[in-house]
Amino acid sequence: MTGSPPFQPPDGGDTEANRALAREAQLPLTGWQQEVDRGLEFGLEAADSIRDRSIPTFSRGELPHYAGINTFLKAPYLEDVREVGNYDVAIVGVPHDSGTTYRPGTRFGPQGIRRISALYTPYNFELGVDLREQITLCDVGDIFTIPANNEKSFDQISRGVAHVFASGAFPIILGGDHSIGFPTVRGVCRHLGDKKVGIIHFDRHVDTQETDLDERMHTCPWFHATNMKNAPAKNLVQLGIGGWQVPRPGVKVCRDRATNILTVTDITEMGIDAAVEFALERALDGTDCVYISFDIDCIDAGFVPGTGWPEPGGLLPREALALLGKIVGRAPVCGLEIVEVSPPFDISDVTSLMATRVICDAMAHLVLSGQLPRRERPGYIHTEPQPDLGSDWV
Ligand SMILES: [Mn+2]
Repeated sequence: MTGSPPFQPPDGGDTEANRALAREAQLPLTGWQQEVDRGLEFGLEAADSIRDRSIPTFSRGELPHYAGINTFLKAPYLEDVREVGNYDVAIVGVPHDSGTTYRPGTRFGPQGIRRISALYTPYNFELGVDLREQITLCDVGDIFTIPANNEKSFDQISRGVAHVFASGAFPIILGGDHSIGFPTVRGVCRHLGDKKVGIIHFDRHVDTQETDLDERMHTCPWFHATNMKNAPAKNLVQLGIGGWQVPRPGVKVCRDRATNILTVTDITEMGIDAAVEFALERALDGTDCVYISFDIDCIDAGFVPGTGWPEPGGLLPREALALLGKIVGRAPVCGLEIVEVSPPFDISDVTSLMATRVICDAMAHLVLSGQLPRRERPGYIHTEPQPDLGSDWV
């Protein structure tokens, strides 16, 4: 990079690119400098032949992207989870795939996402956000799930999510199959008091049947989540549903409970902005916050081969990212999960990379909308847990 002339914008036109170039100049480099200083202190100064003296001997930060120990975006690993409330955002892995009804492997989702996330810088050009400069992020590692036992795993997941949520750190959950959608929302609901949450669910599948193969599998989270008094079914929005893998018992539940569904054709014909209005109007009707559950299979299977139930005909990545960004930018979001990434079926990490993109874009829009960093604790977080969630089967 040294020796190149100062950059001259080609013209002053009002393009996204020109706006991005201008915004980058406004971002600080404080976090970067701190990372360099820490690297030199803990990782020792480099060999004499290295001209760039910001490089340490032992890799201790973002660079090189192929090196290092993988947490999400190489964020600090928080061994003592009692300190999670000191961070704006906490990454929580949920390596659980015992709720899978076809091909397994999403127990490796958190690892796959963390590994490819090393490819990313914390800066996004068009959005003009540098996460390293604007928020504090930690990775609390994984919930201790119990293989072959959904119910025990659900109890662990709810307990872990409740802990992070109540701390005030924004929870970002790396699944895991979609059965975790019920215990994650249950963890949130335990600390909502009398407040309510709307769920915005990106998926090809409805995931609303009561049981599947006689258990609460990954086809079932929203039946059980919307049984809780804090998560009404009328505030469940389901985006991208369709195809040949939507079980009819689940469809009946959607009809009976009047959930809010848009197909891929609905979204493309009404346009992204109208779909965003549809989602926000319904998810926020009488609620205090929104939980985002993003099943990677809402995106066309050609882009995300590494998933448990691939279904062609889904959203294009840029449609899904635009929907997500606009929703996150306008709703009071209380948490986000990304599910159904199955690295054993992935090709060149492309599915894990898409999940990384979803998470990073969501964080950027939380920053741009002023939701992060949190200047004060959101009013919907109720410190004391409530045992009664208003459902028999909770
Ligand atoms: Mn799905």
